[in-house]
Amino acid sequence: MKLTTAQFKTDYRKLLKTLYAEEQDELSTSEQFLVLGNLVRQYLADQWQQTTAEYNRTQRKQVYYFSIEFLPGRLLESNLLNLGILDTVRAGSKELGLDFDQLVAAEPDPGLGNGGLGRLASCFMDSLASMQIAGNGNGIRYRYGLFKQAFINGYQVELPDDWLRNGNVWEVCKESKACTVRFGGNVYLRRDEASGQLVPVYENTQDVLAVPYDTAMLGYHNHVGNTMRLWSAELPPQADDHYYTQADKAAVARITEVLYPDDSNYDGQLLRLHQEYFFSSAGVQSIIRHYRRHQQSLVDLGRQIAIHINDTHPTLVIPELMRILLDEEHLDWSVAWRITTQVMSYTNHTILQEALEKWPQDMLARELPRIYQIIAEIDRRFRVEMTPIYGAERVQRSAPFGDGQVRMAYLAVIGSHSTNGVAKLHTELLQRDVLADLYAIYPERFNNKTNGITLRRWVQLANKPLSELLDQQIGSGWRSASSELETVKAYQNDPAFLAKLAQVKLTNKQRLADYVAATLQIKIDPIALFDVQIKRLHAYKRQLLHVLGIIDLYQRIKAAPDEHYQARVHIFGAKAAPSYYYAKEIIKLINALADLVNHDPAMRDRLKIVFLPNYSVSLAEKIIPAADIGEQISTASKEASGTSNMKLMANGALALATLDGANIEIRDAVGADNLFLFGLTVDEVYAYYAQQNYRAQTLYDQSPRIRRILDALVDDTIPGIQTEGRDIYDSLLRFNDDYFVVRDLESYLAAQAQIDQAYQDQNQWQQRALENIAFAGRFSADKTVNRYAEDIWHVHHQSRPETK
Ligand code: 26V
Repeated sequence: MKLTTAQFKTDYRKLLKTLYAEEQDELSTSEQFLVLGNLVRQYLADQWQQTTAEYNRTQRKQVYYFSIEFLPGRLLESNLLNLGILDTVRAGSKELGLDFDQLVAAEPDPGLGNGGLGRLASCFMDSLASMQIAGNGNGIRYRYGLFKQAFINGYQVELPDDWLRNGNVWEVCKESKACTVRFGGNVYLRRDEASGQLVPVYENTQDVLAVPYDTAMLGYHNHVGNTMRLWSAELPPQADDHYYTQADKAAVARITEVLYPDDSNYDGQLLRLHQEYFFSSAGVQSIIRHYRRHQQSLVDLGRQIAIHINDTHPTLVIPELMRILLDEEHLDWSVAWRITTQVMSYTNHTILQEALEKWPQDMLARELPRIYQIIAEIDRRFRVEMTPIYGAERVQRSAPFGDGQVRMAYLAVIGSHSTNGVAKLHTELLQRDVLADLYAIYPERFNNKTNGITLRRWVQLANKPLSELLDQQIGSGWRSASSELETVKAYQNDPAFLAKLAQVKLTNKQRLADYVAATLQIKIDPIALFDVQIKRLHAYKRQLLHVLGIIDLYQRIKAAPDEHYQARVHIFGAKAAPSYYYAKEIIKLINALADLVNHDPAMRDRLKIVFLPNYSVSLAEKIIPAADIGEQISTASKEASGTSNMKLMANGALALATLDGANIEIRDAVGADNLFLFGLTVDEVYAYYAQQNYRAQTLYDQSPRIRRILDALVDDTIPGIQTEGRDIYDSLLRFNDDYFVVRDLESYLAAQAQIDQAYQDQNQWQQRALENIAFAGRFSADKTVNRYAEDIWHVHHQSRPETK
């Protein structure tokens, strides 16, 4: 849009007066943010409304991305960037005497997700709009986001995240578009006298009103305003013959009160089932209602809409759409089923058994009786159709029902036309292992879609110094076509450019150092190598391996204080699920080690550990541009893809990585010389599983170095971890190290030594950083969503696409 600073200043002053009727200097920073946010919402209204109108007019095929998590991050700057008025508003704010960066920081960061899955959903929302795809988000408006993490005495404590306290400037409540979602009660089928059709009769259900809150998702410089719709649970309007109590109200509100803070374990809580059906049902109902307003017949539905199931949490959209087509639209089963499978597609995000959802059949039957009947019929028909072809055993292993449970991933594959994994290796493992039986039955349904990230947020906004340098060197085309980043390779041997790249990194490290000094009172030297690991705390991600590497360095410095060591700062960001005891012990270990190391004068400035609390999208934006090394050290096979690997790469950090998830594709893109690989391969890990011949204790017995490192956990080297040190030590030796930390330790240490070596040659290091930046465009979410659009959703973006 077009905007002058003068116009902006006038608009700001006017809105400030309308909203607050006060002088500017009476407002707090957060109030100033609200004025600016409201103004930007006015600015984007046109674009948003016109996109919606255009979709209705042209009846373009719509994609609905259903996800129980979204992590959009702060929207002020990204909306301004997309509108093309970021510089104008920054300049205008300055002239108004506002501290723009402070206003940006005053926006609450919506923590409506746990990690990778939720952030991926938001990167996709961003890319859908920028690629001019008619894409809509559908999720839950949690009253409280993921907990706010603090450390007390080194232990994680979880505080409520009251992100809506000052309101949310971006959302619009659409009360008039509310839907009713039914839970519990009894249901039976009765033949309707007049029509002769079977109709379900519901008794004693508990009805919940789903109220939508819409947020605009803007495209980059293209006048697109898509919608992310989040649902909030409320009581239905008071009926004449029935009064609600305060307790009724509280019970209903509970459904959308909090995000489950666990992304590692399936936990069969009733409330989670309610959440899942709540947003699945409300979403499908509103889609069909909207469709019905514009379209006569439903037989074309599969050509007009696509519903994407982001992990299994929204899988109930399958029986829910069947319910509507059967019970409300009176279609035959076979017609309804053909439409449903045509509409639905599913992405799997994990092969961890403990994270695969299964609901007890009796629970589903009680809570969602009609949905249960429909799933039972899906199961019955699957068996009838497939048993003659594939045999009873395979069918028993792969049907929705098994062991008294509904296996949601199986239901998702059976009820959709596409199942994808999120990296090549991950998709292969799905086909070979986790979903092998269904792959044998429906090979044509399986495909890979390697994850991607939006460079607009992760480079343009998070790393302005780098963005400006790139503009100077290769022009600004990369901002809309990320493959243009590759042209920067031409400057690989240009020492002046490499020096500028180094200077950019130093600037970002200084910025992070200032933040660390202000928040944690720890002084870190930007000259040191910044080694970063940022992701959920989980045993398979092996933050422990990183810690053992630090213990090794600490011990080496202690033993030979006069040697030369590459100065290092180890930076962690990670939340542990509140109920994940072991992960919390690792947090305590990291903090205790940080305490020891950071206060040991013998370390001087050579080793520092910084564990930044409350890892979030906005914290990631500060850390990633400052990283020299990004640790991607999961046990091979366990990390489906990873996305911080891509964000770090795009910001010129080199990966320290196992051959897992998308790391493999990153290696293929940048070449093995431009990252540091170590550790077991998937085949080696699987061979250990098959032969059951891994013994961590033997490695400990044979290697004095391993022994010295592990012993530090239990010999009081690190004060304050009596319990934790012993538990962790036991997990490795007594319980035989499920994630091969000990097995990979020496190879990890060797890779770290290579890094120290490599860092000495700064010219060469910057060349490697440059290669990483150059190839980051391959992992742009713009490309990823275009592949979904073509192969899975069969929708076409309009003009100016980034090609494959
Ligand atoms: C999510 C949730 C959300 C709330 C309800 C309970 C629950 C249980 C499990 C999960 C699964 C989270 C899976 C996840 O985040 N997977 C990550 O997905 C990323 C995007 O595809 C991928 O890069 C990571 O490798 C994968 O760990």
